[in-house]
Amino acid sequence: MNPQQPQSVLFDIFDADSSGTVDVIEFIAGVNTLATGTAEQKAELVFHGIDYDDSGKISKKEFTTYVSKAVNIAKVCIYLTDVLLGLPPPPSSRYSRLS
Ligand SMILES: [Ca+2]
Repeated sequence: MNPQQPQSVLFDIFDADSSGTVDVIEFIAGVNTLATGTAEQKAELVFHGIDYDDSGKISKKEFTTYVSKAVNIAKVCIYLTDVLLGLPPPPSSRYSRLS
């Protein structure tokens, strides 16, 4: 996996002992932080997810890459919600309105 990819960075965060694998305890701890952590813990996790090169700072490129991915995820969520609710896609698609 490319170490620059955000999923790789998140994997490294979940892999607390840097073993190269995420065991069930590490997975539960990571998910628990996302679900019930303090605002500071969640912000720290998101920050590390955006700071792809792990420099401790978020560059404009890292930020815009993250926002672009977040917008795409939002589009997919809206689309899936419409599909699950049985709604037809609107003529002027609101999926494209997000871009
Ligand atoms: Ca950085």
